[in-house]
Amino acid sequence: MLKMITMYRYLGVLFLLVVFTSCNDGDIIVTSFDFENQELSVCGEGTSKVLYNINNENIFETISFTLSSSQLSNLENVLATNTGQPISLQLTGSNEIIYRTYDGTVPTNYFCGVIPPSSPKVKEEFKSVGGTVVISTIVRDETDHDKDGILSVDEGMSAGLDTDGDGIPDYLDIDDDGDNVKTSVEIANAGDDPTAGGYRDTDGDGIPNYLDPDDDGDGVPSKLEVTQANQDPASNFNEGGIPKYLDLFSTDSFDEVDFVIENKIPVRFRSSIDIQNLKLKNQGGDGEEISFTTYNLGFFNSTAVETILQPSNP
Ligand SMILES: [Ca+2]
Ligand SMILES: [Ca+2]
Ligand SMILES: [Ca+2]
Ligand SMILES: [Ca+2]
Repeated sequence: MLKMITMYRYLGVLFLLVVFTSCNDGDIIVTSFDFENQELSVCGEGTSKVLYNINNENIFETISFTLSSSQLSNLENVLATNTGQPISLQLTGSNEIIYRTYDGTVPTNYFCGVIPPSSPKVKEEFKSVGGTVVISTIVRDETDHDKDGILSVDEGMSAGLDTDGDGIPDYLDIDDDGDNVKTSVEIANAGDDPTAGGYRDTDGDGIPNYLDPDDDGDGVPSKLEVTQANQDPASNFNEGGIPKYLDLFSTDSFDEVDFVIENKIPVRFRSSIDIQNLKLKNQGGDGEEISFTTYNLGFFNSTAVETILQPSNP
């Protein structure tokens, strides 16, 4: 019996020690709660995602944001693609921000596993009890938006140049002259063709092929140097294996072409996550609350999304 009492006393001391340590960490939280302007990671499937940030420097801490909204992207590693109005979400129900400290290093896959790992142990946890999250998404800066091999600045981006007048500006148009041959194909100079401005100009008229609707200068638009059965000019070859649209002496044409190259380009999005009137409540201790009028949780860079741009003037 005496032994038991001693044991209880011992446990009591241990318990006090733990509480004391926790209080210390509580103090640290308030002064070092500083994830501002950090790049976030994302996990999750469909339109239910977890945004998170892990800090293993000096203190083991994480901040995570569980969110579910039909306004979010369905794609993996993509948060949002809507560059119009920001997405506004209330921190209620399944939308929740959690700040935690731990007793050891937090692995990078901590938030991505099906079952949360048993270690490290959570020391303190603050959960949101109010606030509004605003997700603002923009298209990230690119040097060659349409990845056709010509820099956007050289495709008249600032002036909105649209050579074929289909409503898609050249810097976003994978077929600038609308002849159904991709710009990336037209600028590849396979042979001794003349050049204009450094790019292939087969008929030597001073207009490079990628901007010239009649590349071989035979009077038949490249787009029509096809057959009904095969309407892709890039795969209609003459007997010598040269595409007919590049052969001055091949003038066969089909003029009811309905083949159109799908204008699919990779678009990368960047979302900034701002929180207004955030209130975090300690789930243990004395249940204290931390409030922020505005708080920038950080930003997320989505992986590239294959995006089809529809011509407004086909
Ligand atoms: Ca380009
Ligand atoms: Ca265009
Ligand atoms: Ca073209
Ligand atoms: Ca031609």
